[in-house]
Amino acid sequence: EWEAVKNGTGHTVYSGTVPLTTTQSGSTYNLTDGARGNHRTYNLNRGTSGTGTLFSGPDDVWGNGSPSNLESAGADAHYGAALTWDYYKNVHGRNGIRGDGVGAYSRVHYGNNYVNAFWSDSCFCMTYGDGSGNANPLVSIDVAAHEMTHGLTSATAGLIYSGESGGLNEATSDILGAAVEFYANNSSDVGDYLIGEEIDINGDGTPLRYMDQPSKDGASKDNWYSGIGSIDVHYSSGPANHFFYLLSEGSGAKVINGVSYNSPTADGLPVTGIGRAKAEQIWFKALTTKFTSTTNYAAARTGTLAVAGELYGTTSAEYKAVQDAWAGVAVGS
Ligand code: ASN
Ligand code: ZN
Ligand code: CA
Repeated sequence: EWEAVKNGTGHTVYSGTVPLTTTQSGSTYNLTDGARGNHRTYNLNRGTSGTGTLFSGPDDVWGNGSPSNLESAGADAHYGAALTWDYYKNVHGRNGIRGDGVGAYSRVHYGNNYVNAFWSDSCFCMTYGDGSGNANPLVSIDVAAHEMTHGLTSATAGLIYSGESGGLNEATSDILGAAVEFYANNSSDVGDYLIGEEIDINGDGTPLRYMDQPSKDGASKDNWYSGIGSIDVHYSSGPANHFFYLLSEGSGAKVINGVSYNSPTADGLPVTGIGRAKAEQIWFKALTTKFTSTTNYAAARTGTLAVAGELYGTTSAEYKAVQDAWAGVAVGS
């Protein structure tokens, strides 16, 4: 049986019509990305174990945009994994999650009405539920990149998933998930500093998390305080998400791609942003060269400052912005 890398087309639930890299095997096509470490996308068909079946079919067109067509969410997941791969390769020079060029795999349609998505180190794979009523599969770009980034964090810093390191682990997935969403430049799922704005997890159209002011979700913390390590990691991520927003865009009110943000600081002092591209470099490099399994907020400050010093010098505006942004979320020297 011969195989060839092909350029297919996905009609996704959230990202419109997108290119997909697929494989032709004889007379059928399947969702194996031959350009990205053979990352594969499987259909669990509402089951909860094993891999289900590799998406395959007689043509290279996947889904119809509706979640009731089970290929549609497969197209989103395959697209999100490809974007995340490309982002790490093209922006940070990393070849795959582990840096070894080997793809992971995705499983969509996990269970019934399952409102979550998750990464697993043991399968080196990510899994997506279909949401409430199986109507909102959790396969938007930021969610896919968030889950895949848990794999990157595991393979690098190894931030323990509890206490302050757990909050930093979660924030890393939100920060780089947002970065991938901006990188995608998709006209349907536009880049923003919101997490999960496409998947309607609250049922009222609001996003899951807000990076400019994390407390807008009703549970996340805007600023560090002693004891933040004992709350859920999806809420103790708040100060780091807020730090990243401040470092990128600065404090105060701002509209980006039609979304309004407002990011007050803990100390009331203004922060001048250095732009998302530089902030991404600082976070990625700190994650992969400074952070360890036990890094807490104070150590994240030290690590990001060390990276800013290496990249831009300790007298640079970038270094000062890192100092100011951490002060803005109450992480001090
Ligand atoms: N969606 C969640 C996350 O990525 C799943 C979990 O909490 N394990 O953090
Ligand atoms: Zn997560
Ligand atoms: Ca988003």
